[in-house]
Amino acid sequence: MPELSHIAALVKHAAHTAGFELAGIAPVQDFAELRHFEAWIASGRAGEMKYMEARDEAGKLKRASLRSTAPWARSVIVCAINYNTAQPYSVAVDAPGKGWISRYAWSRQDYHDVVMRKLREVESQVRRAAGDDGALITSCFVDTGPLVERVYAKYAGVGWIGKNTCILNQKMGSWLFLGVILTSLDLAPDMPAPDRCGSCTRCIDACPTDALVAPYQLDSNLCISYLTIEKRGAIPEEMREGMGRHVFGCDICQDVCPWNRKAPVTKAPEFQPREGLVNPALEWLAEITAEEFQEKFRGSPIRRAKRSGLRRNAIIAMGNSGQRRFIPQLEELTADADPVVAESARWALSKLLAS
Ligand code: B12
Ligand code: SF4
Ligand code: SF4
Repeated sequence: MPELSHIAALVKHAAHTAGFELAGIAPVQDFAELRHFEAWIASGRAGEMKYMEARDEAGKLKRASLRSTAPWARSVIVCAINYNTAQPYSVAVDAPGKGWISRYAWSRQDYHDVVMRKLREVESQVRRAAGDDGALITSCFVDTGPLVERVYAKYAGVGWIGKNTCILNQKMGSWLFLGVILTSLDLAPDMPAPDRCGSCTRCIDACPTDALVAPYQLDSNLCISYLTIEKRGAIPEEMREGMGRHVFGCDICQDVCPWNRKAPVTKAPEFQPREGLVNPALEWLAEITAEEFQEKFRGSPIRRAKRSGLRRNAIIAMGNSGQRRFIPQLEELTADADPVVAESARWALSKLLAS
């Protein structure tokens, strides 16, 4: 087998060739941050995201104990890719009656597929370089692996965990998707990235729903991203006003971050926005048909909210818009066959009638 130091250098080169801007290596360890993950789950901050609570046979949280879920893994290769396109930030846009889909979801292709494809390229180069003899184990993950990716990204030197809980890189900002390759190779780790948040609290101050309950701590139940993407059924009434015009995800705590002021822009075709998704028309989303939803969002992360969730979110945004022109459409929607849509429309209508 070639020198492990040679493979560590090759990893960075292979990642750049595959299209990742950043890459690093972290050792497999029970990092202190993973204890925060256990506390986060115990306090119910994962909301209804039951997949976050998966446990192994010994009752340990799978995502907090790579040592037991992948005992063969010695190193984690963390890769990051920029998805920032040349579009304004949500906090800088004044578009009455329009919705907001978060930056990461405008893309032509689902980031899971894009990142996984590129990870596989890196993986095959590593396997070739290691002289794959059948004993080498590697495994690629985007989102669904048994680990908290941001903790490993920190220890791979990709960036620090900001007070908004996102991975931030000094040069790239935080508009980054992460992907990881677990490997049985014991590669030399990179240095963890130092925290550069300092005394700044802009993200915490700007969050409209106070979801950043303390620095580095997010309560999903209060987060617009969770409510608009992951929450099924009705949105709790007390959360609706704070959602503003968000119909899928939320970018505010990253828009206001000083490290994103000069974040570079990507020209990657797969991340360029689909037509109509930047400041989308609420009346369109509220009544999108099943066929159009399938067609427009084929291979898009927006499918995660499902058609019912997207319509629900658009209707709540209509209620928050102060635009009385939506009243006739909302009146019709109160009789919609989808009970979640109909109830949201009743709420939005009463809000606009009172405005
Ligand atoms: C579940 C999930 C969510 C949930 C919960 C978010 C969250 N903060 O946990 C929801 C639906 C809300 C969400 C939202 C978003 N997500 Co998300 N999400 C995930 C997922 C699948 C798991 C995250 C997780 O494990 N959370 C558990 C909590 C405990 O972790 P944490 O909040 O990061 O907390 C860590 C630190 O803050 C620290 N910590 C905690 N408490 C304390 C206290 C102190 C004192 C200290 C020092 C440290 C500390 O330790 C914690 C880890 O144990 C990951 C992919 C993955 N497998 O890791 C993507 C991921 C984190 N999401 C991602 C993205 C892009 C987003 C959004 C930007 C999408 C959007 N625009 O709407 C938002 C960002 C919101 C935000 N501010 O985090 C990217 C983040 C990339 C980056 N640059 O960081 C990831 C990595 C997906 C990917 N593959 O690229 N997401
Ligand atoms: S994504 Fe939005 S709601 Fe969630 S913590 Fe950030 S600013 Fe708050
Ligand atoms: S806004 Fe300030 S505190 Fe929040 S992540 Fe950015 S630098 Fe850190």
